[in-house]
Amino acid sequence: MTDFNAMQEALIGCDQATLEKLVNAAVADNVPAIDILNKGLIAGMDIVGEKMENGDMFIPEVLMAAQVMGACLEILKPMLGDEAEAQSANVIIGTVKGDLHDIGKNLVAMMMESAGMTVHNLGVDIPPEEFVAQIKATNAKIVCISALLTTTMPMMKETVDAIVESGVRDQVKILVGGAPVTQAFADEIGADGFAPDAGSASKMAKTLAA
Ligand code: B1M
Repeated sequence: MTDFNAMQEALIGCDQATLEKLVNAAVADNVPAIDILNKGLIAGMDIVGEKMENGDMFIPEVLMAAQVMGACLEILKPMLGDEAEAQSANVIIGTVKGDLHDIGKNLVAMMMESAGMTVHNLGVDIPPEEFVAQIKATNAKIVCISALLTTTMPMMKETVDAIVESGVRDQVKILVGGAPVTQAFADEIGADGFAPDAGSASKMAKTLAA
């Protein structure tokens, strides 16, 4: 039986070799990739977050855990795809200025790529003017904006405002997400959509692109 607790412990301990071994073993046992992701990796990262909040883990350790999770996501990447029909939506995605969190954003990008979309992953700490420049450069139809901090949520509004002011708002649909983001916030800042997780973000992007 798959030991999701062992995966969580390996992630919390930043033990990449053990976690990779456990993930590969689960894959070989035909455990669905989505279960490995949710019950092993994301559940482990939630504990990391709690430990960080309580002062039981510090930034360098959290960063290492994030790197270990990133490496294991690469193992799961080919299996996380939505086998439904491929769509060729042109998407840009980035984390807002002031925010360095990228695991969830990369997961969203991964799910969209697996669903056949062309994804331009801009990275983290992306200022509003860069989102605008990339919309113009890539002719993207969907812009995905991620924020993980309550303090960077206002930057999402600034990004949406910059897109409106630059005159390209009509060319794109705007999708927002990240742990502190809600549907109400998305409505308030004038986004077209909100998704609570990577799977629904990919589905929402397809709907918005249609
Ligand atoms: Co940060 N951090 N962090 N951190 N960190 C959180 C977010 C926090 C909740 C931890 C805590 O205190 N419990 C807290 C935020 C509190 C708040 O604002 N409410 C916090 C804090 C405070 C900070 C610092 C300020 C700490 C400090 O310096 N004192 C600092 C800020 C740095 C900055 O960004 N300027 C900081 C730094 C860091 C690290 C750099 C060390 C590291 C990030 C490394 C990296 O990303 N490469 C880090 C990490 C790893 C976390 C936690 C532990 C894990 C985040 C994560 O990757 N989760 C996090 C606590 C937690 O979430 N439990 C925490 C796993 C990931 C798969 O989930 O990102 O939520 P998530 O993505 C989900 C959904 O949100 C959604 O789909 C994803 C998958 O289903 N989603 C979208 C995400 N983007 C989407 C976009 C969409 C749609 C859905 O459409 C566009």
